[in-house]
Amino acid sequence: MLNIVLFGPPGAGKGTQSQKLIQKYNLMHLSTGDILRSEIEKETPQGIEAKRYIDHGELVPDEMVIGMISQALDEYRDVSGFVFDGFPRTTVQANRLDAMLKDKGEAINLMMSLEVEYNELVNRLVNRGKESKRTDDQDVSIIKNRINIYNERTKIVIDYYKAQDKYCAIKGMGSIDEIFQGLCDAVEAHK
Ligand code: B4P
Repeated sequence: MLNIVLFGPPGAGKGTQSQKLIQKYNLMHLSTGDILRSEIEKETPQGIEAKRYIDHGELVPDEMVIGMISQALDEYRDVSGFVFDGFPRTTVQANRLDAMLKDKGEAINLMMSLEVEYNELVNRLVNRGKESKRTDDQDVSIIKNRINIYNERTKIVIDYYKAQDKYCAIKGMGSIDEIFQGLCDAVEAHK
């Protein structure tokens, strides 16, 4: 199996590039953001709770997203690998992901982190907010809070994968195709 963590701050292009990676390498896309938004839309108890955090740009509790990923890993058994998009976002989540994969005789092959400048992140999310209904993209102060939380609580996850020699920084500025080429080069080097 090929298991990839696609990492980076909000607006780095994780969702965008995940779509291209799953097509090229025939992988299953697991985005905790997408799963949470689907729960919110269906107004499930989990969705109602998650909305309280997402609307303020906060991370939802670890146990909630870990449970969602665990369920998805059990559901999709016959796949050739996963792109984990937006998960893990804390070291607790990273530890639990390793444990869940180990139970299945699997592991993360590579963690690729998209690097994008602060102002570009804010611009991309403000622009998406004009077209989409995403509540967390509507307000600049919420967008900035999400980026601050990334810097304070999520960025440290890089060290977790560095220690395992699985971390790879990828230039996340430029055209979507140029960035994708950088990702593919890293995947090919680690396959
Ligand atoms: P996510 O859904 O993961 O949202 P995101 O970080 O904003 O990134 P996304 O993938 O959507 O954006 P992308 O960079 O592709 O999370 C949403 C919220 O859910 C979090 O804030 C948190 O509350 C919660 N959550 C999710 N996972 C969690 C977890 N594990 N633990 C706790 N809480 C969790 O793209 C952004 C925009 O840029 C798009 O409009 C795109 O078109 C554009 N873009 C992409 N590439 C570009 C390029 N090269 N040039 C110009 N624009 C580009």
